[in-house]
Amino acid sequence: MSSGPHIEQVRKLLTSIPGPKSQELIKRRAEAVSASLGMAIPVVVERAGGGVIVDVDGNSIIDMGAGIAVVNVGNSADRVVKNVKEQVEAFTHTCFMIAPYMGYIQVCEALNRLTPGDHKKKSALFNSGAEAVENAVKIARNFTKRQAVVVFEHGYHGRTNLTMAMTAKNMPYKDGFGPFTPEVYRMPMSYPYRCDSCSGSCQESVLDTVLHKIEKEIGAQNVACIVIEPILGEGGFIVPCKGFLPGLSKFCKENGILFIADEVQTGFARTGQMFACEDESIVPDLITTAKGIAGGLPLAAVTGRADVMDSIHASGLGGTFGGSPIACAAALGAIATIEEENLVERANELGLIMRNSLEAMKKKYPIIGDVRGRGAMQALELVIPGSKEPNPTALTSIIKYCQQNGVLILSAGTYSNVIRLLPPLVMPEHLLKEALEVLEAGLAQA
Ligand code: PLZ
Repeated sequence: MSSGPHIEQVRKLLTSIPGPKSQELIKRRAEAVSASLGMAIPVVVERAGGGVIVDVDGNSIIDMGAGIAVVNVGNSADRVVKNVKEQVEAFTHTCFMIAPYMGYIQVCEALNRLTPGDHKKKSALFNSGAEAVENAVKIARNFTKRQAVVVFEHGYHGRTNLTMAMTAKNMPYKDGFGPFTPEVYRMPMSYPYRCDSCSGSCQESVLDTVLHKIEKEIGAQNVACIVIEPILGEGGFIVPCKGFLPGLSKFCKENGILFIADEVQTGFARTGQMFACEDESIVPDLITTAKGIAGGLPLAAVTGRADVMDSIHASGLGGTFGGSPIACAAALGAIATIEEENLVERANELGLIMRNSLEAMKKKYPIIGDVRGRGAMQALELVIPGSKEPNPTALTSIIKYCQQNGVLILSAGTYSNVIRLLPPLVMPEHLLKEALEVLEAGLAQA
């Protein structure tokens, strides 16, 4: 049985959003919590599971965000809960660098098995996506004895100092937080909807520009790694042209550069494959994962070529909490859920429902400029009708409409004009269809 069996899978509003209890608690939030933290929906959560979030006022809201692609297996999925309970009772922490335990080893074995490529792989575990990306770059620099890191327009890699430098968007992620670490170079991204030179194949356009810029502006021999999300997440679910990723990967191989796939958002069945890289048979040298890895517990990993992962000196990587036994137990539960319930296939089924519905909406509503994504990672880019000018005002109004009608939908995009759909992969179809109906009504009123 999958997650949330004890929570009724319905959209149900008992109060307006936010209800009175949420309003009270959000006042307390404002008193106690730094004003810097965002809040997508102003309700306080009591329980969640399957495809819904239930708030303190008893409202049952359809969850189209999965905590930003984290609870792919649903909230409090059975296997996750069971493993975590057993682990908490056995022991909570020893620090893997002090005294190792089996859960950590098993998670590494699973990652080595599940990530693309048949070569010998090894893994190391961390706490967050940003920490995984930082470590991947550390490993690449140490292994190659080179410094330059190549990243892309619209990319997102985290909020630590190095990963802020790698993240493209200034507001809200970087503004006023500099100086940023040097030797990070940003390249144009294949963005089919907004790419004039692109006729559906990047061989002679963006890819060539990127390779030319790397050669002329950095020097390929100075580049330690190219870091890219196979489908951009925060940047607005941009799916690069076919050929773009293979072209980069080939260039990396020819020039001794490590290809690092940041699959923090795309990983663990989200895109209808275990990892998005599989789509064009990319085999990254290193792959970073987090989010969907552990059913909601904080865990992240770097997985890749054993020769690269083993090239670092003893004790060169680590951290107090990285690969916590509780998070590892959760990960083993989440991975078992994905495999045993065939959530890869499920992501394709949900994806097809979303895609068909979004394509139909695009025919009706000229504010939809583009429909894109893969598997259960689908998006709408909103524009001013008759142009490609971003329409963030429509986005705000649609998201608000959906919230007021019991559907939580997330935004994305450099221009804050992308609606992204990331349902838990265990969401019942009737709920997904209902969420899409509410979204359509939101589009109609915008
Ligand atoms: N790489 C591809 O998507 C996190 C950010 C939410 P952490 N994306 C959600 C926010 O506003 O902070 C992300 C990602 C990709 C790295 C990260 C960073 O992962 O676990 O948030 O550190």
